[in-house]
Amino acid sequence: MTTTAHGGPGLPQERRLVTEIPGPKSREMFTRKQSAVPAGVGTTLPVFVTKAGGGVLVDADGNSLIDFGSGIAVTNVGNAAPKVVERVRNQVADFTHTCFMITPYESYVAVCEKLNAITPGDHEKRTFLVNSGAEAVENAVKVARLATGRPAVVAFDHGYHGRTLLTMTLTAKNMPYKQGFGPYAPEVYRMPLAYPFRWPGENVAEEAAAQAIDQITKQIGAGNVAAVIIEPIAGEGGFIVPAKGFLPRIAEFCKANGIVFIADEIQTGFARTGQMFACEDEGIVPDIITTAKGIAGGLPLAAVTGRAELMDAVHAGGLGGTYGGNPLACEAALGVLETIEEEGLVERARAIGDVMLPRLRGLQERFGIIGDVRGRGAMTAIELVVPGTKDPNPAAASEIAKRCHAEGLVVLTAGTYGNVLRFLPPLVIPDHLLEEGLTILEKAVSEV
Ligand code: PLZ
Repeated sequence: MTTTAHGGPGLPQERRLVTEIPGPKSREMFTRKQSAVPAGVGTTLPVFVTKAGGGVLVDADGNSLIDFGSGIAVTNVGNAAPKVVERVRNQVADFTHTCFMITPYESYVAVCEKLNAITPGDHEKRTFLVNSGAEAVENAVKVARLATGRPAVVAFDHGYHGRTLLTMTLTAKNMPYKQGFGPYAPEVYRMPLAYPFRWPGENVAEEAAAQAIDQITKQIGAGNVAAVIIEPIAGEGGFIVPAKGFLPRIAEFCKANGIVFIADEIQTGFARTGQMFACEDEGIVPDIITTAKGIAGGLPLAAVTGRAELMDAVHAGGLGGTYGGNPLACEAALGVLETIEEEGLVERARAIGDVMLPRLRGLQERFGIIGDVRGRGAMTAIELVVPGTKDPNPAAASEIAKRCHAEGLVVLTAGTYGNVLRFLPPLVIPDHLLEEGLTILEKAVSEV
């Protein structure tokens, strides 16, 4: 790997603190941010990034931080990954936009072909491209409603699907996503999720699925439901891995009742969980799958992939958007898919989980503040509680995050109760940074 003045994997793969965090230059820019950007756009860690790559983010003051966030599960292949840079650089010099609906280009089609091939199920599929996860979810619901002629959409407790009107409505958590932004979109219903750590009964999957199915049947009527949408691992909701058996039972119910099963793999997709898509874990074949984030290494791109007969039900001109499948983003996606394959990143995600989960479980044994350790592959989390209880402990989560940040480790919080710390390192992070990050986390947990 050649070292350049730019970011990418050639950056020194080291944690390096040369100022306090955030340093003076970042603090100055943060003051400008506060006057120029509304407070509604939050900041997890106010260091201003100048370069990134491999497992590090470099800031304006010259600090090099260990990245356990990947920009929320986006830079799975690492920032400025060489294949992505090369393709985008060539594309930007050739043409930047035509609008695929006006005069098309090959890379859009190539991305759709690839997604049709790699998403679960060997049935015939179609894919179209949009700009963000929320836009993908909106469009998946549009397709499902048109194809079924039904109005209702079912989402789950702890679900997150976006910030637009419909996707905010599908999102479970009120604060900060919904509070004051109503009225919400109609015909959205919410069902219980098989959340192993917090489900009151013993047979989590069976009980939660039975309740969900019973409520759908009684309250909505299965024949009125266009789609059920679910994240195979709830992301923003706190990395909740539904109890085994829950997803297959819901998928089976959908199939029996002509309901479109939409898997929202926006956070779980593209090797993150140690499989290309998290649905593969229980052999789920969704009717429609929404993807974004990890798809294009940070360029704005999202996709809706579904059964050909559903997708082709939509009339000509019914789907689209000015920028959807922008040529730069499509080239980036092709670079991402090549990188995942060539660098064995599916296996690498599994190996990251094999390092992280045992160390996190070891921490749980030592500290009563950790109520639960969970996740798959490079998507892991700890849930913080008041020791000896299951009471959520959001104060501990934010205090640990603060201490990690001060030591140059980027971690993110999550969870319906704000009491989850989640870990999403780039899949190309070197082992020594992974271990060093875990050591910083251990120290922070021990001090809170
Ligand atoms: N579906 C499963 O995780 C985005 C949200 C960050 P967009 N999650 C990060 C924030 O606070 O806004 C997400 C997701 C799942 C949909 C989305 C929405 O994707 O690209 O942010 O619109």
